[in-house]
Amino acid sequence: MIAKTEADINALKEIGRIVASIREELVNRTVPGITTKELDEIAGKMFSEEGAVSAPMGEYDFPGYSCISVNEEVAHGIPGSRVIQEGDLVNIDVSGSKNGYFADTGISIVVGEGEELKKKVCQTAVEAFEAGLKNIKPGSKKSRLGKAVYQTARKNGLTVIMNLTGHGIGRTIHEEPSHIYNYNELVDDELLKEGMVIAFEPFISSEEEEVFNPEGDDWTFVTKRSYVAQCEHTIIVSKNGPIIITR
Ligand code: M2C
Ligand code: CO
Ligand code: CO
Repeated sequence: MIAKTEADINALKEIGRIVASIREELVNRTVPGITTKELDEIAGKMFSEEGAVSAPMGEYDFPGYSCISVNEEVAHGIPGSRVIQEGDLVNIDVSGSKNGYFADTGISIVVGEGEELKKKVCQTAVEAFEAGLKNIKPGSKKSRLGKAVYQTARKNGLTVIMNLTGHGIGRTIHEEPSHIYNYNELVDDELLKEGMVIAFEPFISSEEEEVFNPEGDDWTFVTKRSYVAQCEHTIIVSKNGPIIITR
């Protein structure tokens, strides 16, 4: 969407605050011994207390309030009986709506003491987000975000996931512009506009550059042998600097 009024911006900030607070609570509760289903129940309770609705559930009938992806799972992990272990690489992605406005946020973390490479992919996802953020202004080429993400990954000896992207957001969870790539997509000549609302979500990988659906699971994206981390925030493009509504 293009946010045009004070009312648009305030409503976006409200759902941004809600999904950010759920993300933070789930991150803090991600400790060895808890199941991903127990984490998701916390998300469900918080959505309901805030009068908000989970976007995956409300828009796509996803079997969970939040997407919780562990180790080989990259995104759209379905909450269930999986027990979190010390050293797990976990992605918590929370998106939702209130009063017809949507926001989306996610972060990858390593539980307790974990492998250095897992920590590096997480730190690089945050660094890639910050590098892309510098290019978020009206009139800037959308592809410059991907260029910054890819350069950050390569500088750290890592790569990106080519077939997952960021997206426009606002009046639904995924809307125009449909794709914000994790690399410099040469055919993408779209420019960012004043008021445009985007979910920018770099995916950094230790090795493979594509995710796939394992057999029998229409939802979850995995890799075979890579560590992958994401950092996602919803941002309003503004001439006075990007407004990050999910910090
Ligand atoms: O937009 C995402 O960040 C998720 C969508 C949840 S709806 C099931 N919040 C995302 C991540 C990875 C791939 C696609 N979309
Ligand atoms: Co998300
Ligand atoms: Co998203």
